[in-house]
Amino acid sequence: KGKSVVITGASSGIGEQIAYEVAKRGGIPILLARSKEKLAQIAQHIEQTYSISCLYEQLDVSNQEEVDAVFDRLLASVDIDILVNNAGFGVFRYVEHIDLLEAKQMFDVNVLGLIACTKKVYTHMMKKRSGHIINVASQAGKIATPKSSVYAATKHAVLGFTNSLRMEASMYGIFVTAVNPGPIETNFFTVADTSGEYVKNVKRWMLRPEFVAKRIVDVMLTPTREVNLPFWMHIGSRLYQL
Ligand code: NJP
Repeated sequence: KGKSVVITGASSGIGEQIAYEVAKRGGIPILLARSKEKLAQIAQHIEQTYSISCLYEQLDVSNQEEVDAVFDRLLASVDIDILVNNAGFGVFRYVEHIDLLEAKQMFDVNVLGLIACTKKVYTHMMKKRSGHIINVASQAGKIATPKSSVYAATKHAVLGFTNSLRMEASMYGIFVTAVNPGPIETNFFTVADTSGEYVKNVKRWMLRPEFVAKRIVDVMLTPTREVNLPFWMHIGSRLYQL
């Protein structure tokens, strides 16, 4: 039987592509996100293409009660092998334009949402002494770039959490991987960069979500501490001098 892989933020972008790639390689993707209709379409496509049943549930990861309820329900019927914490968003602003409510939402989703989902699945994995947690952070969590201070802070937090979790998890035979991509062609930038200023500068170097998804599914088969996909950074300094 294929591994059960829960993917947050599975309604678009990398999460959607991870779901297809998992199914393609014989795993069983379980889809979570807020957009239920999109999840239903993706699940239907997977069921028809790969002849497997594909569960999906509506979940806002920043709502802790919802996280508890959804994972309790899932864990009652599914033995989760792998969790991909992929749900997240960013809004790029210069520091003088930061909106604190928006900043809080970024932390609620990218950091606290990820921690809440991890806690539910990790306690299950601790009992069976196996599993793999894959956290999608970012190159923004490794390096400084202008206009992304709050987003970068959330991804630095994700990496801090992930690195500490990895030390604890190793005692239970649980793998923990951080994934740090550069810019990817997804819906992310329709929210992150409404002016189009950033995208204009990085467009040529953007990663395809299918490529990132393949790398993430590779890691499920051969666990690694960290996956870095940073080749866009070679032009980093030039970018921001514009
Ligand atoms: O973006 P997008 P990506 N609760 O917008 C979901 C990181 N990353 O695939 O809820 C639950 O296509 C949303 O679903 P919905 C990035 O930080 C990206 O690029 O239905 N889910 C959708 O499925 C993020 O962590 C780039 O709206 C929530 C998904 O998240 C991850 O990659 C570079 C949610 C976002 O899909 C996937 O982003 C990088 C919530 N509250 C890291 N809020 C990049 N694109 O350049 C959102 O280094 N979602």
